[in-house]
Amino acid sequence: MNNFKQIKLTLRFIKFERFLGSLFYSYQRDWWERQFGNPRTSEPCQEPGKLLQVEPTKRGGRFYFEQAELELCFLSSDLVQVDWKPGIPPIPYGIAHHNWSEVETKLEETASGWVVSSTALKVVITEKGSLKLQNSDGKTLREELPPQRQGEAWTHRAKLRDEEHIYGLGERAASLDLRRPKSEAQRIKSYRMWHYDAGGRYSSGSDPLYLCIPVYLGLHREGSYLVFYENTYSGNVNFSDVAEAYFEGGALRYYLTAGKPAQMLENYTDLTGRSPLPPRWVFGYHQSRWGYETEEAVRETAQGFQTYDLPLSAIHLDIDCKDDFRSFTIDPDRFPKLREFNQELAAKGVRLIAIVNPGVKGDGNSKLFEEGRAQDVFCTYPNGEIVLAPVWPGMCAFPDFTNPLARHWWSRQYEYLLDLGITGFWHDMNEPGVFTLWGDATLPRPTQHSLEGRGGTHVEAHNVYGLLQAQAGYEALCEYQPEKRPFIVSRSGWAGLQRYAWTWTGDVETSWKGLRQTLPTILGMGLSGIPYTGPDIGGFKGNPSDELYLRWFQMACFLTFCRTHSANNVKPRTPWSYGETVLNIVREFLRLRYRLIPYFYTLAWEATQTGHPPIRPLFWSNVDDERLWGVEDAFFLGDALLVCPIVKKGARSRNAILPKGHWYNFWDDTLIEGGREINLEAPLEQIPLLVKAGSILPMEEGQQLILHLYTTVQGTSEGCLYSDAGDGYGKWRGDRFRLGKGENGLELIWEEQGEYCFPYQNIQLHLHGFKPQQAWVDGKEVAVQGNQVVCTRFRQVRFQG
Ligand code: NBV
Repeated sequence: MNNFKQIKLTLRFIKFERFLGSLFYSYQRDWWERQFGNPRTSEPCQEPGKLLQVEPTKRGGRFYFEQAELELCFLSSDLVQVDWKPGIPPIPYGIAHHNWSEVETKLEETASGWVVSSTALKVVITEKGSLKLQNSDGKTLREELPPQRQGEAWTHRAKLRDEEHIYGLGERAASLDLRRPKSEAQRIKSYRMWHYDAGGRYSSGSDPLYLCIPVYLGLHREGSYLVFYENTYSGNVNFSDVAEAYFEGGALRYYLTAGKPAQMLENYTDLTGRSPLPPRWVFGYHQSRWGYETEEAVRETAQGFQTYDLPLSAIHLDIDCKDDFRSFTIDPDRFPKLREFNQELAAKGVRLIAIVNPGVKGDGNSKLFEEGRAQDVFCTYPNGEIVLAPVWPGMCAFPDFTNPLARHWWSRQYEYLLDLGITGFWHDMNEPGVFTLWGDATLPRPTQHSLEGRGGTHVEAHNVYGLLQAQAGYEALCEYQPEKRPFIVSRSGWAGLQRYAWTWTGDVETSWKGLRQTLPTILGMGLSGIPYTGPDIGGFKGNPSDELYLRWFQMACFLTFCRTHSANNVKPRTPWSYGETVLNIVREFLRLRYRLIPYFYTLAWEATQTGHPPIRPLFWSNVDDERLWGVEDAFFLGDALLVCPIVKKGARSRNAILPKGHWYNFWDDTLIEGGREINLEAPLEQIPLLVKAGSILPMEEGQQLILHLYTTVQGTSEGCLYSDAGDGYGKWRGDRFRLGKGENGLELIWEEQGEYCFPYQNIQLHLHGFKPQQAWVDGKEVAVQGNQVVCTRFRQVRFQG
């Protein structure tokens, strides 16, 4: 690095330039916001008034009130769109499905009001505009009060039952049940709908975070429902004896669905889209750090994984790799031969993921800025001047991702890095976050956005900024590498982000509290339609103790996104930085994770079909057991695995409430009866891991598929396996295995679908809960070793005990 650069870099780190920029910007933002004014709170608050007229429509009905208009539209038999007007209609950024097939609805007047119904749901509308959502058994799932409008703002309330639990709202540093904080620290009075850069360190109780989504799920004794507000404006949601949602502007459009959580997630992701299948390698381990300043530092890290015999799939390059922190650049001095370096890493099975920040350095030396300015793609003040705000490179302009031309222009920029062999992208600072000395650390509220040409301000566009950047990135990867599946991880987003990107939980504090917070945050995201997320293992800023790092690692091995990341001013955080004991345990967990990749991949494929998040709360398929409604320190990975991480310092055992059924202890195969609370051993080498009796867990070792058959008392179990080439859009196959009672023992049947060749050389069948004495593969007797049989492809295997 030359001296000049070094001095510049140092200056940056003493933050002088940024300090001045932030000072100037903070004043400027305040000035503009004063001109623009705040929401008009002095105006009278209006309810819809009396119902004047009702009109049937093809999918529901239209209701004219004195002060408002309501349209109810059944998109499917268990998904209703509710539209209160007036208000600027939303641009459907969150919506993926537009052509719904026909659905039969009925509109009738009854003693309790007008009723619009389908075969599955009923909505009752009263004279004053209150609404009731009922299921086909006539059970009331949700009772809404007439909405209120003040100026441009809407407030919407629904009654909550005493026992009702609430989940969702995107990424939250709260308890899983948003209504009942588990600890004082998690108490949040009102959940803000305004993406926020938590700025280096957050923990329980910080609100908002980077990725708010106005969707929540209510669960009570009569059933459960989900509501999604298609409103991107700044707002708040709070829960007391009512659920209250407030949006500063826009129409009050929302969607209601009901049923079991799995069904509701299917409906919600039918509406907002499902995650495409990611490339298979992403389920491996990712190593990251803010502070890999040179190619050599990255090489050393990759080498460390080889030396210590640890699997590794990707290394993430933070802002250190950039030239002067500028977007879509690589520092030529510190990463002089990136293309060759990528090839070198690829030979070891390691890919590089590069960070991309939205801010474009706003000076005349920046080609990107000049090009963007010429094409008019940046956000502006109401007077037409480009908004410049300080971020890493200095004063930056911000592409207006609500402008299709800007998205297209941005998409083109990825080509350069792709061409250098970068495999995926990491979108940071896209709330968007900027540096300020006080006040809101984002663009000024009056910032002008295209909003697909119809125009509007940042108050409406802020919450979709990261979502649309992810769309631009995703489209770029599809266009430039059509033979590969895109991998983008984005810090911010909104409803529908799952269509384009993964996410991570940002700068969580390095502490046991930070670790404890991770799980409710991730579970809440899954219930908000975001299936792929994970934490910075060990927390972002700070140095975790050996034990904290290890416990964090053990948990993350069962999460979809398994990545260590840390700030630039902390000690190196690799598995070998903690001594022999930790290293050996981490190695075992990483190996277990890699053996589980067929299971992760199969869950990913299921998510493309159903929208079910691989990481699920304990009540997911056990809604009748109220004891599980608030559990936030354990989770399901798919249906088969129940993971009980250790999130307390010094703990060597823990209690867990097991859902009903039978459970195998993964580590020693003991069978445990569920439906009760038990204590489980957790020496440092293990975290409690249980397998549901009745599941078939696919694992792999090299060329061998290992099917773990965990039998129920009746001797049955079932499971699937999805396989393909691991990337691209070629052939695929689905294998379904069913174990059941046959004559004199058990019988395993294999059904296959699809055209991809079976990718394993042989199969090990490992029975749990059943001791076979003899086994026949397609009628031919084979050797039984312990509880195992090794074979190749088969149609039927018989086991005799
Ligand atoms: O690019 C630096 C960091 C990054 O390491 C982290 O993961 C992001 O969440 N980034 C935030 C910006 C600076 C944070 C203080």
